[in-house]
Amino acid sequence: MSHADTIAAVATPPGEGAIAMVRISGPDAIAIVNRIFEPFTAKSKIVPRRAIYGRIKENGETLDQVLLTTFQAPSSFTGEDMAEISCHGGILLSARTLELALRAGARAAEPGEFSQRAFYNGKIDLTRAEAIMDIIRARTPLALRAASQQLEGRLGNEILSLRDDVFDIVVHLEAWIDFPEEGIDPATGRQLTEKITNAMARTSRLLDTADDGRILREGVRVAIAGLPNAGKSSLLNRLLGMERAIVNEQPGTTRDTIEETACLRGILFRLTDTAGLRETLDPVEREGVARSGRAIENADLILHVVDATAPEPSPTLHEKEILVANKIDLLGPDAPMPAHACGISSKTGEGLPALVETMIQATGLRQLAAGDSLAAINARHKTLLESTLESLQSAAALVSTNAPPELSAVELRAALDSLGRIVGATDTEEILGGIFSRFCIGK
Ligand SMILES: Nc1nc2c(ncn2[C@@H]2O[C@H](COP(=O)(O)OP(=O)(O)OP(=O)(O)O)[C@@H](O)[C@H]2O)c(=O)[nH]1
Ligand SMILES: [Mg+2]
Repeated sequence: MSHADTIAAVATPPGEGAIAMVRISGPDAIAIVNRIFEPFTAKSKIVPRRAIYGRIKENGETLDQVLLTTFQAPSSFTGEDMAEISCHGGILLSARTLELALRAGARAAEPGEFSQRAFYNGKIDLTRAEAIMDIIRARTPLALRAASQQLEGRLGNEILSLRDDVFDIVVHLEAWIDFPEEGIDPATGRQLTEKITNAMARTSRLLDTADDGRILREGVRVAIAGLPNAGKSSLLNRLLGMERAIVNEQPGTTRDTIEETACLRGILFRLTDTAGLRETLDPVEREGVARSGRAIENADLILHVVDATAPEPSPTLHEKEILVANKIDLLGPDAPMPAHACGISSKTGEGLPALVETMIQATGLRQLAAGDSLAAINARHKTLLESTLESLQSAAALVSTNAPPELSAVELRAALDSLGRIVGATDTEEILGGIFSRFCIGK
C-alpha cells in the first residue's frame, strides 16, 4: 500500500542535546526538503544516501546549520522517499524545523507511523516492528539482546516456517477433499497426525517462552512478605541500595505496598515491599494487609522474610517462595543457621549476594541467557499461539477419528490465520492500531 501524504516528526526526544533529528517520509519528502534546505556548496546536489551540509532557511534567513541525508524509495526504513535533517539539539530549534517541513507540505506523523509504513511496504513484519519498540524500551542487557534477536527475525522466521509446515498439511489434506470417494488411507492419516503433532510441539515450545518474554519486558515481580518487624523494608532498601522505605523497630511500620525496580546482575526486578501480615483492627493497616495479599498473589517470586532470632512456626513454602532468614548478625556464634532458608542480614549485607543468586536461579532466565535462542514472545503472540494450538489440537483429533477432511482443513486454516496474524500477513486494522499507537513519535 503506498501512502499519498508525506509525514514528518522530530525523531529525537525533547530536551537539550548535541543533535536533534527531523524525519520526513513520503512521496514529497525530497520536494519538501528542497523548499526548506539549501546546501552550502552551490554545486552539492541532493543525492540519496549522501549526507549534505547546508542550512535550513526561514524567510530567507538561516535558522540552523544542518546535515541532510536522503533515501530513495524503496531503499529506506519506510520503503518511501525519506529525508533526515540533523539539526542542533534544542527544543525550539527542532520544533521550528519541523514546523517549516509541515508548512512546506508535510503532515505531522502519528506515533509509530514511520514503522507502520515500513510494515505496509513490506520492509518489516509485525514481530520485527514490535521488536523495535522492545529495543527502545529495553532496560536490561538480556532484554536488549532478546529484542535485537527478534528484530533480526528469529521469531518472525520461526512463525513463517511453522506456517509453511501447517500450509503443507492443508495442501496434503485438501488433495483428499477433491477425491471424496477415496477417503484418507490409514498410512496417510498417520503421516498427517505426525505432522500436526510436530506443529503442535513447535507451537508449545514458543508458548513456553511467554513468561520469559513478560519477565524480560516488564521485570520479575517480587513480593517481600512476612510478619511485622521481620525486616522486609530493610531488605528492600538493601536490594535497592538506598533508603527507600521507612524502617522502624515498631511492628506495623509499613502500611502501604511500595514498588521499586532494581536491575540485579542484568535482570530487572520489580520489588514490592508489603505491610507485615497480621490480624489487626486498624482499618488502614487492614487495607495494607489486603494489598500485601494481592501483591503476593500476583508475584512471580515471593521473598518470605522471617526473623532468624525469633523462629516462626515452620512456614509453608509456596512453590514460588524463597524463605529468607533475616538478622543473622544477631545469632550467637554457635546458633544453627535456619534450615532451608537463605540466611541474611539486612543490617550488614551478609548473605545478600547468595540471596540475589537464588532469586536469579528461580527466574530461570539464566538458562535463557545461556541458550542460543532468545525468542521470548509477548502477550499478543501468546494469545495467537494459544488459538493456533487449539486449532491444531482439534485438527489432530479430527484426523485421528477419520472425520471428513474438510473439517480438519477448516481447523488448520484457522491455525494458519492465527499464525499469519502474528507476523501481520493476515492483518486487521484493529491489531495494527493497537501496536503502532504505542510507539514513539518519529519511529
Ligand atoms: N540487627 C538487625 N536488625 C535488623 C535487621 N533487619 C532489620 N532490622 C531491624 O528490625 C526492625 C524492623 O525492620 P523493618 O525493616 O522495618 O521491618 P519490616 O518487616 O518492614 O516491618 P513492618 O513494616 O512493620 O512489617 C528495625 O528496627 C530494623 O532496624 C538485621 O538484619 N539485623
Ligand atoms: Mg516495613
